[in-house]
Amino acid sequence: MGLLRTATAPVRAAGGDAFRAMTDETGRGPRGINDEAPAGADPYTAYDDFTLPSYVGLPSFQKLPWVTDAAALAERRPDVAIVGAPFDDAVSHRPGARFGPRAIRQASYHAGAINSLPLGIEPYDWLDVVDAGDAPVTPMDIERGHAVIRRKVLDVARSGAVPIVLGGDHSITFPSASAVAEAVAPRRLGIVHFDAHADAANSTWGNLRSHGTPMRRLIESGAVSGRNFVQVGLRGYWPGAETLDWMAEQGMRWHLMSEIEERGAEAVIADAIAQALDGPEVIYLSVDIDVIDPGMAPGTGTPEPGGMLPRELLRAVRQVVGAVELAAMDVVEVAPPFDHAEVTAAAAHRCILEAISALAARRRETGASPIGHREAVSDTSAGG
Ligand SMILES: [Mn+2]
Repeated sequence: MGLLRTATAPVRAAGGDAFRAMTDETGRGPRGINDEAPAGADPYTAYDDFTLPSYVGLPSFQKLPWVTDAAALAERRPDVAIVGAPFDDAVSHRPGARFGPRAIRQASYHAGAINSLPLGIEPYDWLDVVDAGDAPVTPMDIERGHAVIRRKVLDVARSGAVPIVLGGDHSITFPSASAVAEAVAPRRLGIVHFDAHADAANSTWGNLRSHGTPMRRLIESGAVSGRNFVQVGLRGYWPGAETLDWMAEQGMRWHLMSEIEERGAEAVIADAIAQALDGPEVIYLSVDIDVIDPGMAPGTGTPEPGGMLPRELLRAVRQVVGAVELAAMDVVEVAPPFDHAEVTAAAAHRCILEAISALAARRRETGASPIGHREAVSDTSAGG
């Protein structure tokens, strides 16, 4: 392969378009930023929404089709569906994560087909991925917000899709993982949870639904057993001994950041996977972006110095999703008002691409056939 052009996209020899590549030799229309529309195509319609630049058109995740209606999801049965949970009424400190889903969706310069270099796969060749839109959250009502997030995630999970939920503060993991536990029953759910914080307090200033308490609610409610709730990346100065004692009583397992420093992330995460799957069949992966060092992910509500590198977290997501049956995932606590140069939103976005790519690689490993390159994706029948 040449350094400046691909073998399937030769440069025209002459004419006004001498430095533009032609449609590839298979005759396919454009499916990415390096494919030109067919000769003679009307420039107005030459590129569909999927292949237009990421900053043009509908801001769905990766320009994937919006399929927001529960009945349309049930009919289509996508493999993966992005869900927004734009909710931050339950934060204890800096707010802003309600803007997380928008920021994560737009933190991409890619349009059209994408190719995972570490996994060697074009994920949209193997998986039907859609954007199911946002839960219809309104502010100033935690119970209502959690209720609509739970219903939205349940609609997606019941369609057979793997929900990938964009937070939102971490309180949304309580309704989200509860919905997933309900959808996968009677199979049992384990949780692998990346975070600087345990989020297993009983209450925050008396509120049981804060972003410091969702893990306790999930265990108390029976959605997941404590011994299959495994945390990675904890550090800093919280929680106190009383909460840690409660966690130990539940059989929760946690891996401090200092253990990653000593043993390396890969070995620690291998243990976390085994512990989460010690009984359950499927995994919910919850990624609080504050597990990354705030120097590299400043846009978050409760930054805690001394965290993981983005490259460690991206590798960890590939490791987890490559090793388990993933029931759902969330990426939470991206607070764009505190972000700089979109670095936090970009890290969150890439966590999701890593998960989608690892899911695609697992599909390929089963011997399944590719679903083919995504063509026109404007799904006007799917509604809002
Ligand atoms: Mn958290």
